[in-house]
Amino acid sequence: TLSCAQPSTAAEGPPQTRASAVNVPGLVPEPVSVQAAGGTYEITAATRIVVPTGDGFRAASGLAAVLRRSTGFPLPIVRSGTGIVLDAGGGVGHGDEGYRLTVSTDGVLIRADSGEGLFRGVQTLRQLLPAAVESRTRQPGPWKVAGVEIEDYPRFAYRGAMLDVARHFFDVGEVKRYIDLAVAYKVNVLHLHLSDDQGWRIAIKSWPRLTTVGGRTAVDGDPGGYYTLAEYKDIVRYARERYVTVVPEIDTPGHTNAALASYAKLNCDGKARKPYTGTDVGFSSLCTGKEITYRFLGDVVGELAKITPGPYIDLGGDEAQSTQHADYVAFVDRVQKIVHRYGKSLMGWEEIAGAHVSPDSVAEHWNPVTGTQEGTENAREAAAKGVKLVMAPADHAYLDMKYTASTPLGQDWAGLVEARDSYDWDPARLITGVGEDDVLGVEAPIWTETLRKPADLEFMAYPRLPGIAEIGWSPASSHSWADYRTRVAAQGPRWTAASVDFYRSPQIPF
Ligand code: TNX
Repeated sequence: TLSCAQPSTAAEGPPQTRASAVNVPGLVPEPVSVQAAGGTYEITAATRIVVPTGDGFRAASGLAAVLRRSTGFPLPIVRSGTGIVLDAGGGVGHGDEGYRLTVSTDGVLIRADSGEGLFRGVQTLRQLLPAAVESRTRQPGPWKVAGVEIEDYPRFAYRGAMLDVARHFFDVGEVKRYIDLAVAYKVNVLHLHLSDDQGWRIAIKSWPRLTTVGGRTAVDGDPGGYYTLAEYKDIVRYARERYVTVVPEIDTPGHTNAALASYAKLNCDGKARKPYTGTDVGFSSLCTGKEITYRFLGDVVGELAKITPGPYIDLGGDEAQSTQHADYVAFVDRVQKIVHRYGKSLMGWEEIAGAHVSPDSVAEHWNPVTGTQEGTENAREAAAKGVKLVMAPADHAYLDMKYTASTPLGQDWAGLVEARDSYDWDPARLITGVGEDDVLGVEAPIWTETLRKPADLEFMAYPRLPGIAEIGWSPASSHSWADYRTRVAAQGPRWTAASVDFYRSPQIPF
């Protein structure tokens, strides 16, 4: 479903406004249409979650998990009756991720054509409830939902969060929490940056030193780490239960010092590199002329493809300043074939557009809009080759950029990115020659050179990640900073309830 974006209802006409929805709390992302209706529904100790078809089970258990811990109610999941009904019976016509949500005095009804649509609808329902519903402990209530009628489906198929676990390592529990917080905003891709100069984070059976040597280091000599096969599978399963696709990235041919330190034979001179714990980029390269390089990547991609149900294997391709351009092109051409051999499509940073990329490949635009022309050219070239783009321009979408000059964490090479900067852009209007149909979606990368612990990630991601998620989900016609800032303000008490240490941007009336 990730590769075929268009909702079936795109031709229904312009989205309606929510002018009459005065008593409906601020929602992020803004749905296609919100109409206030009469009445109020109250969740009580007697409420049941009703799933008439098997396809609704993941959405139901996700909802039950949130509601049970904060309300303390049993909320059994049953096959028939009234209450909160999650019906994947179809006939809605809003595509795989679309849904219709109706709240009346009698109950809540979410209808969709698939379990995935129900899961997205459940995220909206969470935001219709009081903020305390996000608490990890039992709260007093009451748990009332205002009457409403919502029609909704995404603008783009791909709405990603990229997490760099190479510069600093984040364990399985920490990754799960990052997923949990992001799915509330209808994020549906977790892109894991699993290797870089400073560390290799995924066990590869046929190349064990990648983790025993390459996995040991991190930026500034901080502790390393890596995922065992079982742990990676656990992340994939956890994501899948939440309709999130994992895109694993092994960065190549640059950003490879950890691999080059693990195996001497991967280096052109046959000498192992020293482990690296600094933060420079562009100095390492796999030996593109050596056959062993492609045997190595064949093994890595083969093992990864086996445990990755999603359609993409990401082989990086960024900042290959230590690789000659002709060698780079030949390298990307060859690794694209390797990825195809294992039944997957190649994803990479936008520089891969310079190679002979096939239309199933996906390029991620990351260069800032302001500054060098190079990124813009890469993105345009990708579009011209029929390669779809994931838009993650650093000056809007990078969650590791400082908000202001005094933000204690983060970097500023792409400029300062306040809440408004992260929200105020349109992926289909950023670059001439890259239009709506060229865009697969958006992504918010978080690079972790300066970020060591989950609280660091959360401070940088909130409130910016929900803004990127809204750009990927909501109709372009509803885009409005003035409206968004009040809706995102309503998320503040939710983050407080979930113990998220977010940045209280003065631009947002928290
Ligand atoms: C650029 S963006 C990089 C990363 C850094 C990041 C820091 C990209 C494709 N490469 O290696 O971590 O900047 O903001």
